[in-house]
Amino acid sequence: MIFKTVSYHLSDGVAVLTLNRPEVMNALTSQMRAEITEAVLLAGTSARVLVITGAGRGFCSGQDLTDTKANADIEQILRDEYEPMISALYNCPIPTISAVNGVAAGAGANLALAADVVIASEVASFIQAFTRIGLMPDAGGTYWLPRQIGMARAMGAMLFADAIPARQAADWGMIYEAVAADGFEALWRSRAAALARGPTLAYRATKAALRVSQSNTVGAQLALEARLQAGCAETEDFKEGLAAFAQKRAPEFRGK
Ligand code: T3D
Repeated sequence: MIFKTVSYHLSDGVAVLTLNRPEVMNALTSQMRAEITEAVLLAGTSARVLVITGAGRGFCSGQDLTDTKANADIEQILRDEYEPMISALYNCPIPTISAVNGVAAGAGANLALAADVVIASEVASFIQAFTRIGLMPDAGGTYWLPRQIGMARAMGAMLFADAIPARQAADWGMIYEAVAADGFEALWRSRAAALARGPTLAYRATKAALRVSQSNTVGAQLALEARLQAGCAETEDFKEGLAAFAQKRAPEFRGK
C-alpha cells in the first residue's frame, strides 16, 4: 500500500499510522482523509492495535485551511470524507491509541479523541479551534467532549477555543494520560505492545459494551454484558488465561 500523506508500519501486531505533513502541522487534505480512512480499515483487519501519531512537532492542525474556502460544499466534505474517517476509527474492532505528540487543533483534536485511548506528550495541547475561523466544532467533537468532560467544560472549550494543555486534558478526563516529553514515545510504544499481546477479542467486546453504555438502561447493559461475555468464554485466550492462572505463569494470548 503506497501512501503519500501518511506513513503506515505494521510490526508485531502494532500498526503505527503517522500523519505526515509536518510542514503544516499535519493539516488534513482530502487525500489525507482518504489515506487515513484506508489505513485505519487496513489495521482493523490485519493488526492487533492501531496507534495514530503525528510527524514533527504537531499531531494535527485540522482542516488544511489552504485547501478549503468559504461557501464550499462543506456538508458534502464532512459527509463524504470526515465522517468515514472518524467512523472508521471509532468503529475499528481493535484497540486504538492516539499518541498526541504536539498540538491537536480543530478536526485534528477530534480525530485524536475518536481513538479508544489518548496518550499525550505534556507539550501537546487540544484546541477546539473552529470558532476562531467562524466555524462550529465538527468531526465528532460535539459528541465526544460533553461525554468526556461534561457540558460546562465542553461548552467553554468550544466557545473560547482555548488551548487546553495535555495535563489539564488528563485532569478533566478528556484523555487517558499526559506524560513527560522525553519518555513519551517509549511509553506509547510499550502501551501499544501490551495491547498487541492481549486478548484481542475481549478488548473488542469491552469496546462494544462501553460504546453503548451511556444510552442503555442498566438491564439492557447487563444483558449485553452476558451475551458478550459468553463470546469471550469461548475464546482460546480465555482457555489460556485459566491455564496460565493455574500454572502460575503469565498468559500468552494469541488474539483468538
Ligand atoms: O473546511 C472544511 O472542510 C470544514 C472542516 C473543518 C474542520 C477544521 O478542522 S476547522 C479548524 C482548522 N484548523 C485551525 O483553525 C487551526 C489552524 N492552525 C493554528 O491555529 C495553529 O497553526 C496551531 C495552533 C495549530 C499551531 O500554532 P503554531 O504557532 O505552533 O504553528 P504555526 O506557525 O501557526 O504553524 C506552522 C505552519 O503550519 C505554518 O505555516 P508557515 O507559516 O510555516 O508556512 C502554518 O500556516 C501551517 N498551518 C498550521 N495549521 C494549518 C496550517 N496550514 C494549513 N492549514 C492548517 N490548519
